[in-house]
Amino acid sequence: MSRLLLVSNRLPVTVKLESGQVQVARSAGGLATGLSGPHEQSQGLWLGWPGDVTRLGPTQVADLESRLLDLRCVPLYLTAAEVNRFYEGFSNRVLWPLCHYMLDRIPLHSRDWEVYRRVNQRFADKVAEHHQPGDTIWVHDYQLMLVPRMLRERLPDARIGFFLHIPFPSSEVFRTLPWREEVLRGLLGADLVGFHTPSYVRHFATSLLRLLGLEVDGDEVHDEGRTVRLGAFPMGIDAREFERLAETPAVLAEAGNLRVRNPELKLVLGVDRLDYTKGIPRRLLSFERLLEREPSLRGKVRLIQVAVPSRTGVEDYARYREQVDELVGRINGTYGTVNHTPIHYLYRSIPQNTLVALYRGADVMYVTPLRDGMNLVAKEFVASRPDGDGVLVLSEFAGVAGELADALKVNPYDVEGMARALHEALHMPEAERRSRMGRMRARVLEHDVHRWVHGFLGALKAVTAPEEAPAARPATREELAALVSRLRKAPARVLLLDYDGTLVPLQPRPEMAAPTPELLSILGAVARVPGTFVHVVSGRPRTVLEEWLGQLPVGLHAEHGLWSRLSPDAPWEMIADLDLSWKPRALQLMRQYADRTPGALVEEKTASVAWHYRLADPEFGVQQARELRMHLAELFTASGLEVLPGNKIVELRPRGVHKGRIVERVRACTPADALLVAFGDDRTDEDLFAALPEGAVAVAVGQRPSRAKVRLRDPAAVLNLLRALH
Ligand code: GDG
Repeated sequence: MSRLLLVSNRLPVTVKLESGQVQVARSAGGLATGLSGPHEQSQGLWLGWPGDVTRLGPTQVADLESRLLDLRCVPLYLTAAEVNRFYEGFSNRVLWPLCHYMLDRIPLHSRDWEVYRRVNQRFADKVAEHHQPGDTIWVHDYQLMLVPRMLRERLPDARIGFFLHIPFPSSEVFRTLPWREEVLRGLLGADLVGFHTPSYVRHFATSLLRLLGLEVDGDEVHDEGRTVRLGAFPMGIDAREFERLAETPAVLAEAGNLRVRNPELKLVLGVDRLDYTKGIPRRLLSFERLLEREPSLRGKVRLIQVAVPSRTGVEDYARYREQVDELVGRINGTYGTVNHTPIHYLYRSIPQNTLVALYRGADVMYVTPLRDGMNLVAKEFVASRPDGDGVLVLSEFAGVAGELADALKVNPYDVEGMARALHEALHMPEAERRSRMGRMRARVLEHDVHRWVHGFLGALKAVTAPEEAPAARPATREELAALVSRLRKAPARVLLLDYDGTLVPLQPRPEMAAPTPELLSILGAVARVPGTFVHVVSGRPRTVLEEWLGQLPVGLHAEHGLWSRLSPDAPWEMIADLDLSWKPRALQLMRQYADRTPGALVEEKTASVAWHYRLADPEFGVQQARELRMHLAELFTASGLEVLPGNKIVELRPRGVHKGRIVERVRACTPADALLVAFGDDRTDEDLFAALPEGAVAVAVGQRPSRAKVRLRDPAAVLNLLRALH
């Protein structure tokens, strides 16, 4: 098992000073529990902040570190200013409200980005310091979004996973963040980026497309020659442990005590950190509304609201607390009697046993966040009900809503609707309660935190399993020098060069990519070197190649090898007689798609038709291209045509007409002992690479994954290499 390096803002421990002695206790949170197995078994490390230990003296710190080491934890200390600006300032005042769609809670002018970046760098440096080859690194949550890329820069071959515990918002919201590109790039340093739900994955993918122009293909995105996988991994809880606790005599006794004075009392339960995303005020209002509407329920139902103090250093939280206090006071004032208090409000953390007793004893669990990445409380309630009873009322904006179809769903902004749902929950017949709970329990018990951990780590391992040695990063200076020297030393050399994206950068419109005088001069000079044969192999029509490159002493191959002109004085020849009767229908269809996709255009070639969408709205363009591809495949694949997705192009052409076809033609007219080197940047060039004989070299240009063993960053790097040959 590969050693696991876990990285999170907080270490899963609580540090206490008891009569001058440092005490370190493991925290019992879901994440810590789920990860403790792999952490221990892999002899791994957990890196993070141990909490505020500034009051400890030097010997106490040494003591702390040795205790932490026993728990395989490595501390990273934050100064008070860092806690204030990195943790509270940027993470909690900017990223937290942003990801929960609460833009008006973000300060008008945040100045904490630099500190966020710096602390992320410190985390990355610390991890790099402890990293050994073969380790698996797993970075957690929004406080550390830049760490994956910072690590990738230091450890290019490391296996890195990232998981976001909070929602990834719609790209329309995410794009308001002034540092949006850096955050996206930060995450792309990982091999696997995980989220709780498929919607968050989709939002992230849309942000990549709109803000960085990166297209997600299935669940993969390619960036800087690397493949990054995206995935939904809904987090689970230690369900068996909650189930076990819920059956212990102590918990059962505590649950029984909840109704000692009034056995008929109906209990509604809310458990949250006191956070403005959790929707507590509207929850209270809906409870008030229920009492107002249903006088018969007064004195017979109680809401127990546990609100755990959280982020008390952030002003918004203090104001929120006042709002909640005031509402509780008002409702209790209106509907309380000398014998009955409608809302029991506990502003504190409660012991685990009491928590489970509340879950076990409640009639209705009331979970109404305005947004929540997942919400583990809902799952804990379900796991704590081995009796098979209890109703879950659940916000449709919690990530967990997608998993628990049998909860009563509510819109947490709709106070009236919530009051109705609460009424329904309190009156639900037992048979229905049991059948819903049964199905929810099956899901929660099976998809627990252990399964989540293994699912994520398994996916991470699969992404990073060593492949058939394709080049992931651009060739180093030394590697390039070796290739140049091999070419020079060969008895003869044949260069097969793609044009767009290889010799010239991609342009918004095809006609804008004409060769520069510099390019013409380099190609001419290389082609005149004795024993050197240059061929340009392009998808473009022969008229364009003729016009742009016709004067050079090079071979030209147009329309992916359909047409070839082996030297300036030779005629253009077509491969074979082709049936082109399908073209009018294909053109008509592509024009229809172009009409409804502003910016898209159709290009007609001899034996193929292409639909370009580089200038279309990025998201709509991709969507239309997908639809067009399916439409074309449905109509034409039976008639011997194939649909090719290219770089912002969808092309339809006869099967078997591809760049690979030219290899034999070129070899027939060049020395048998020549060294063949082919250069290309898109999928159509893979056909060329695949057709190369043994001993030939394929060079991929740009970032797309390729079978090529050598990679160059961009067309400028290709020209540099060509320059070195003459
Ligand atoms: C973030 C995301 C995502 C609460 N009060 C007490 C107590 N708790 C425990 C619960 C539960 C945990 O705290 C709260 O977890 P949630 O998932 O409900 O919410 P966040 O704290 O906001 O967590 C969230 C989660 O990360 C995981 O990815 O689900 O969406 O916001 O485990 O039991 N535990 C004890 N006493 C309390 O008073 N012992």
